[in-house]
Amino acid sequence: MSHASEAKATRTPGKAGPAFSRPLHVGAPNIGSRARFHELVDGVLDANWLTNDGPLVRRLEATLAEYLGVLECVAVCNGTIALEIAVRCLGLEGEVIVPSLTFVASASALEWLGVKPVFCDVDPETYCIDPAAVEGLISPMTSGILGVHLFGRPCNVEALTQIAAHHGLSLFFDAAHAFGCSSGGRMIGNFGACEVLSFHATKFFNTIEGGAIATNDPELAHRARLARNFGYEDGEVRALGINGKMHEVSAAMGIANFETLQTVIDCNKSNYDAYRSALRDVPGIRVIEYDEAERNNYQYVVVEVLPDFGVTRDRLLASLQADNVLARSYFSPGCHSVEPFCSRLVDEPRLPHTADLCERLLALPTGTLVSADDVSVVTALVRATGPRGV
Ligand code: T4K
Repeated sequence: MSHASEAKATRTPGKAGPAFSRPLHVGAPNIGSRARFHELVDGVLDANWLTNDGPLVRRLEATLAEYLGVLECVAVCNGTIALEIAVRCLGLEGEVIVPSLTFVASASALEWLGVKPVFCDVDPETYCIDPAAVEGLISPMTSGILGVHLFGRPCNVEALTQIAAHHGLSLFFDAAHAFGCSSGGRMIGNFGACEVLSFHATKFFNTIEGGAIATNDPELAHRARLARNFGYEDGEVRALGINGKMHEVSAAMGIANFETLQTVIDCNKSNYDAYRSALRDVPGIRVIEYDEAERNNYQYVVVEVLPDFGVTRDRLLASLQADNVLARSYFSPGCHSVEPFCSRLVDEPRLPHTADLCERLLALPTGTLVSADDVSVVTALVRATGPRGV
């Protein structure tokens, strides 16, 4: 496992030149043992089985299903295709209620399949879909609710489950950020009809590109397996499918990275703690809180830049970027404000919390390539950017 930043601090804040000589990214990949990855890839080449339900994909699926405590984990080529397969296999149509405060893939996966995303506001504390607001958006066209466990913090699963059951709607989750997290002591992966994971390079656990559908419904898993391979089963096309297969090199990366998963979580946790303690007393900077009674992956260190800080989020972002700290304004603008959704809005939806958070949220770099020293420099830069230079 590669540790610590190659992007060393080259100056103290306030002096000329960027603070980091190389960019410090949000989402720089965590890469486990290269030797183990190479060994697994050699095995793939020796076996001459490169894709299509290969032995490493099956091994990864079994490993992940055991870790999540779910009956089935269907590995696919990325999280977006996993969402699309889930939407299709759940038979969703008409409208699906989804938060606007999310990565655009949550909404575009619906739209791609001709299902209209109906944008919902979020709870300002959890940043996740607000169950009360969901109730107000249910129409005769609604077929489902797609909750997003934003930044790995779980949605109010209980309330959403009750609403979905009461109205006879499908409930499923975009858990792209929440691999390794729990809600009420139960691993994310177990809620709703299914939960969709992303293992993209920028996620704390990656298969280079990849994703999965976790479910406790064997029938749904069966449909998803058919769907990812053109609908083929036993040499016959039995359903409508696409090509959503994960290949063996991705699975090799996943197996190698899974072996060092806890090291990555520990590193994320220690960076998160360092950010929190260094920014605790900065007026107008509020660091995201995780429920320590649950399991968290700590892959996102997100701060809210509030009016008290005296400098806007965008000015802070620009200032950090000038120092090679490539913080990100995740997830701004909200999905309802981007194409194709914005052009066809008749009325601007009322999403006050989403609007506020889109102006305030800033994701800071973390992961195994970010060292404790790097965090000290980044937090010193944040403090120095405030008008009082606290
Ligand atoms: N649902 C949610 C809630 C999601 O957040 C996502 C994806 C999905 C669904 C869909 O899952 P996937 O289909 O992606 O599996 C990224 C990712 O592409 C995307 O996976 C992720 N969420 C989203 C939050 O972020 P960008 O445009 O910010 O990523 P990219 O590729 O520009 O990388 C960000 C930074 O990371 C770069 O500036 C440099 C660094 N980087 C990136 C890569 C790929 C590296 O250092 N090395 C690398 O290999 O979208």
